[in-house]
Amino acid sequence: MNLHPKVRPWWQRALILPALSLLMAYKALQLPRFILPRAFRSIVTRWDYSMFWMLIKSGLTRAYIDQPCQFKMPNTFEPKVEVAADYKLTTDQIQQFNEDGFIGPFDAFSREEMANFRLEMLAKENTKSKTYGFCTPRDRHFEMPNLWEHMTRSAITERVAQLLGPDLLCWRSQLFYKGPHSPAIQYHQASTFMVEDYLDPAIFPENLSDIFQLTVWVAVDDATPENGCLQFVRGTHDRIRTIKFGGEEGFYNAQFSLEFDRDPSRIVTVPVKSGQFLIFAERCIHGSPPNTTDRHRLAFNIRVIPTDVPVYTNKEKYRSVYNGGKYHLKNWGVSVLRGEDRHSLSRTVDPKEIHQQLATEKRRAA
Ligand SMILES: O=C(O)CCC(=O)C(=O)O
Ligand SMILES: [Fe+2]
Repeated sequence: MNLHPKVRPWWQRALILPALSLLMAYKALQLPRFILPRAFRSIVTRWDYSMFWMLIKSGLTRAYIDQPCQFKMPNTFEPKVEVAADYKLTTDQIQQFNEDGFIGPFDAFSREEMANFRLEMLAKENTKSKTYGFCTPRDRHFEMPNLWEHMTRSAITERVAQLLGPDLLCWRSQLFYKGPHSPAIQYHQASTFMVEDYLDPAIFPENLSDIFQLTVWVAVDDATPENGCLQFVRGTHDRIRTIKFGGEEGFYNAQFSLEFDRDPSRIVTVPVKSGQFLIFAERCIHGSPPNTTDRHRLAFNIRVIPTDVPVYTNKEKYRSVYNGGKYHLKNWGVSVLRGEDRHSLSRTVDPKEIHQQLATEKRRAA
C-alpha cells in the first residue's frame, strides 16, 4: 500500500476506506496476525486506534504524522552521566531542554575545520552513495572519514550523553545542502516512523513517552534567518500532531500541512554559527524558512539513540516517501558514537572499517 500523504481521487478513497475499517476491526478482535500479508500485519500491529480513526473519520484527508505519543516529563533533571567540566550541562539547562524540546547552540568545530568540511560536502553533492547505490545525502558517514570523526567529537557526544545516557548509537545521518534561493523545509515532527514508511517504524523504543532519540544539527555555514536557520515551536515535543494531506507546503516530495497552533510567541528562530550545533527532540516541531540569499547553507545532522533502542528490525529495505524511494539496508548499520553497545539489537557497522576497506580499494585501483 502506498501511503503517500496526498488527497486521492474519490474512487481510490472509496476502496481504501473499507479496507482500513476492516483492518481496524481485525485489530480490535485480536484475530491472528501471522496469516496477514506483511504490509497489513504491520499496520494492524503498529497503528493504534487513533491512527486508524483519524484517517477513517476524515475520509483519508488527515492522519497522524507519526505514532501518537505523549511526552512524560522526567522526575529529575540530573545529567545521565558525569562528563568533563568543559561539556557539563547544568540541571537548569537540562530542565529547559525538557521544557522546550531543544538546546544550544554549543561550540564544537573551528572555522578552519568547517571550511575544509564544506569543500568535502560540496564534492559529495549529487554523487552516488556507496552505501545505497543512488544519490542521497543520507548516511554518508560510512564513506566520509571526516564526517564520522566530526560526529564522534566529545563536544557533541558528551553533551548528548547527559540527556540520553552513556551508551549511544548513531542510526542515521544526513547532509543538508540548502542551496541559494531554495524553499523552506516545512514544519514537521517525528517519533518512530520518521515521516517515512508508515507501515513499519524505523526505531522501536520501549516507551514512546520518553525522549528516546535526539537530533544533533551542526551548522557548516553560518545559519541565519535570511539563509534558513532552524526554527522551533517551543514545547511541542509534548505530543504528535496530525497532518492535512495535500496543500501548499512541501516536505521534499511529500505535500502536507502539519496542524498546530502557529502562535508566533512560541516560535523560536535559532541562528547557529559555523562549527556550532543544536540538540533537539525530533518530536519538537521544527523547520527552516527559505534561503533568500545567493549562497548555500550547509549543515549535517545525526540521529542519536541509546543502545537499547532497536532500529529497522528484520528489514531488508526501508521506504522513504519523501527522500529517494527504497533504501536497501544490506550495507547499513548502527554505529557506536559513545560508550559500549551491550544490547546488540540492530545490525552494527563500524564506519572506520569501511573507511579502511574503501581506502584499500582506492589504492588497488590506482
Ligand atoms: O536543515 C534543515 O533545514 C532541516 C533539518 C531537520 O529537519 C533535521 O535535522 O531534522
Ligand atoms: Fe527534522
